[in-house]
Amino acid sequence: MTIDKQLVWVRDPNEGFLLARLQELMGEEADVFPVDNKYPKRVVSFDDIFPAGDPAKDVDDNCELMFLNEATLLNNMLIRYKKRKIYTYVANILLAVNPYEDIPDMYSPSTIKKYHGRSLGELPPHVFAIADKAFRDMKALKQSQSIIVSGESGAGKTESTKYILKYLCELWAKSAGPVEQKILDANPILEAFGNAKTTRNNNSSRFGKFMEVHFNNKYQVVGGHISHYLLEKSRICTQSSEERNYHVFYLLCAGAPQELRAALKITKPDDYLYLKNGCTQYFTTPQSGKKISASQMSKQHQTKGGLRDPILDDVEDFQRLHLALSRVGLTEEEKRSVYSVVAAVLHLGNVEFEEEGGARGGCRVSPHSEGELQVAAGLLGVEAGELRMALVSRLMQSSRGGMKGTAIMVPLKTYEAQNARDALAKAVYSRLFDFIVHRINTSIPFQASSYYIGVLDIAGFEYFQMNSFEQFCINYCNEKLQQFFNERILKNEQELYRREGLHVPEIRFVDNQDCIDLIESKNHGIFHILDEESKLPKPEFSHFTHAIHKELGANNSRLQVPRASRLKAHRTLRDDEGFLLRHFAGAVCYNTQLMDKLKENGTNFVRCIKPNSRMVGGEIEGSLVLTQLQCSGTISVLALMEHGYPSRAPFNDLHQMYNQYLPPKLQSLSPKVFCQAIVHSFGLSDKDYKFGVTRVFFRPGKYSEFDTMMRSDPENLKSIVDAVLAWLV
Ligand code: AD9
Ligand code: MG
Repeated sequence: MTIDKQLVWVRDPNEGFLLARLQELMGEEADVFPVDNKYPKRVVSFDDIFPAGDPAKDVDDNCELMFLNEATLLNNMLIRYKKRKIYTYVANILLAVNPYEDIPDMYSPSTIKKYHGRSLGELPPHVFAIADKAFRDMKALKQSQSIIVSGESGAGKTESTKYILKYLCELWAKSAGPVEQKILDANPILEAFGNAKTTRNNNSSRFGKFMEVHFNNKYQVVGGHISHYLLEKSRICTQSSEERNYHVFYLLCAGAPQELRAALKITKPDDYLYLKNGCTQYFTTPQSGKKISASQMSKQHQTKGGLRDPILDDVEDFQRLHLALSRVGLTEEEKRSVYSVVAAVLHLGNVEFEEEGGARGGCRVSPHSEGELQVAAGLLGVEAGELRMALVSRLMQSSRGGMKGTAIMVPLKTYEAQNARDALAKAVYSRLFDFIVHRINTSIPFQASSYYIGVLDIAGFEYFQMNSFEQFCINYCNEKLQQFFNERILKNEQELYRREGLHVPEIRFVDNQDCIDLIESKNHGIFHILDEESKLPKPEFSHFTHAIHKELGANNSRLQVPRASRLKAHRTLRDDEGFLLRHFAGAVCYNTQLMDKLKENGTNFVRCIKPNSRMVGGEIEGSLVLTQLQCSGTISVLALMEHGYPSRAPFNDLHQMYNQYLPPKLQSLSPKVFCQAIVHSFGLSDKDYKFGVTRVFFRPGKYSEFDTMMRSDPENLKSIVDAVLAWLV
């Protein structure tokens, strides 16, 4: 059948979607001509064709689009990004595309002021508007709030988190200056110790954090608290090529004053095993964002990789760190201890072992690294002899008839001693990180608080060539967050529509409960099996993997044995050494103290999007953005929004909020009649709202229109009152 040449979007593997004209419909498919004639005519399944609307028009809230589907959402985001409009709403959810460049005035004090107290949707979408909504919801609902910032590595989570905290602190901290300064001071410290250069982000956070700003019952900032999760420990000992260890190691090597480096016996990064197996581009620390000339960097600090990136200043970053540590209350002596521990980790990493020979079959510290052992022990404040013993042997306690027997030292083989050394380095560094977060927390003044706003910045799904326990934990955490998102936005929403009798068609989404059960189930979950394995006298990878397949493998659609081709890519993995878990975002080989908090709070979502993999401004790749929108569950939300009523207000609340503006005659109406009267009189079309059993529901954007009108213009209000009186008659 030949049809009118309607404009449509058709799915394309490279671009995401292409604009095309429908030519002919054939059964389940259609012939289409892409508008850009560099693409040939093609046949596309109906499932991959979407109505286009006006492809040149962009809107602040995707729900305002004439056709709400993944293609129009993507197009809206792409054209906005090209106009440097990086923020877009899907109803109350903020989508934030990383601009990779500073946008003038975007986060200035005047912009902060502008967003103060304004309903979502009154001004262009902004991360400040979400912060303000959280604050207003906290006041109106008398409930703590969470802002969940998610997205893949480099999408802009940490930067967004910083802007949210800046907004909350600058606007409401007038009476509590020191608190907000401490909360903001925490960032350079956390980033120095917990961030590193990776292939995906030069300043990648390798830990998750939940930062709380606390308010008293007058809604003034009275305190703050930071919780941290899942510091990536493997990075302390090894990094992939083109990646670095934690920033602080390089700050110390390149940025610390000569006297301190001499005391710590620190030289250049190339001299340390824990630094030299990764990236040679040692001096890339984009934290300060300031440019300095290469000549400003002392020649002696330059190593084989040289100074390749002009956006760095390890000297200045060290000074910033030093100052921030003082500001959170560390004395000169304590700071010296912190640097000593960091340096000790580097020296420890240089301790090498060699076979001792003889009947015992053990190993000893190689003579050439004896000096490093001495320095490490000195910096850690332990006896060199004890440290040596701890590295080359382990203590075994025999037991007889339930009684503890004699303790004997069992010599370790070379590779076992290397593992012991790395385990010690990781334990020391991660304890140091705990200590630093603890000190930041104790430095933040804290008075009795009534509510808080917590901002969650946690690594998104990770999928590397080799995925270890750390990726497993991060991905598990993301499954939980995705489930929470599904529950808050999709499940609960639909249940509410049902309860309130709204007759909104059911939206299907991928429920990931089965994947979570697979991981955490008490008797058969992966965590349980791992726990059991670790209790065995000699735990083994292959035994653990067999147990996973045996207990969970049969007929489980989420779990697979990796295919041979995949195993080949992993060279070291044998088919008894791996399993493949289907996460909701795709198949990936490989602290719950938080979920409870989130469940108690009101929630606000910021979904960060990475525009391109080259980490540059002004470039946006359709298919990359689309994948992120799909993985974050945003596409499922669209379907819900297409039929749903995302803003709602209980009759009682509306009655209380607005009756002060109205004459006594109207104030005495029952809440439901009151609401019916003003909503009708406001002139909304009956497609824009629905009355439920206890509350009124609005289509996207309509509630804020209504709220703005009710509050702002006395003339409007007068005409609404007249209309209400007429409606009542
Ligand atoms: V990771 O999971 O910690 O690896 P994030 O946190 O999602 O990642 P991050 O916030 O660190 O990404 O952003 C990466 C880089 O993008 C930053 O270092 C900035 O150079 C850049 N960025 C991010 N957001 C903005 C912004 N709003 N304005 C300008 C930005 N640049
Ligand atoms: Mg980050």
